[in-house]
Amino acid sequence: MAKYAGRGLWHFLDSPAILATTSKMGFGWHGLDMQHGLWSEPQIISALAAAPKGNIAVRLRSGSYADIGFALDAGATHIMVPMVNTAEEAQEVAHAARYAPQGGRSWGPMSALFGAPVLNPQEANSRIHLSLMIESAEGLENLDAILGTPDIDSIFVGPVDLAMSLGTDVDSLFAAKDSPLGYMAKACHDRHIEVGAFAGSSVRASAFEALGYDWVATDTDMGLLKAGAAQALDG
Ligand code: 3PY
Ligand code: MG
Repeated sequence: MAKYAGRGLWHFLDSPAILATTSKMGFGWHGLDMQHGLWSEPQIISALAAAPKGNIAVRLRSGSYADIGFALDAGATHIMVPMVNTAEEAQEVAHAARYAPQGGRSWGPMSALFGAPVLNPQEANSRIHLSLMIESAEGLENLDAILGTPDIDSIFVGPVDLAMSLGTDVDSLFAAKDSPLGYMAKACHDRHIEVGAFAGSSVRASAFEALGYDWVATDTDMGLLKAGAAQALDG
């Protein structure tokens, strides 16, 4: 399992060209968002075939066997599953992401078409980094049980949905006296599970890092484009 660390860039725009350009700029990792971003399945296949190996995470639309199998067959080594709310859901996702006997993934190493080695099932299992997104009041309540599920590599916190589900906003989540954001980081580390989060700005990235988060999506491709455009017009 690859370890994750550092500041990543979140890609809403389905552009292998933006990925190729920004991947030379020193981000620790890149997140390709199929849930809310524009990435289609053919674009994900092209991006993974062309991308430098090992630092791409794909945020799936769901934790279904079909969505998990598609991304892994296409060569993703890090998959993020949104809205995991219960230990039962976590178990299903973990089962779908690994070949037997560890899990129930169906054999389909399609990334060999683009030159990736065909690994035996055990090797393939060991290279996968599985992140579960906790981003609801229910997920937070069940965090301890979810963390007890075998074969989970990371928790990835979605603060926007989490805040909405808790009836608050992201700034208030950070400001709360017993912030769930701090509790979540500690709960993960107590179980020796890595924890990441979507920040969306360098200020928020620093705030997550101060709480002990191992890796953060610092900014987004759209955010950087807008900031660059505003600067160009101001300058
Ligand atoms: C959230 O904050 O809810 C996210 O899913 C970030 O992408
Ligand atoms: Mg979300």
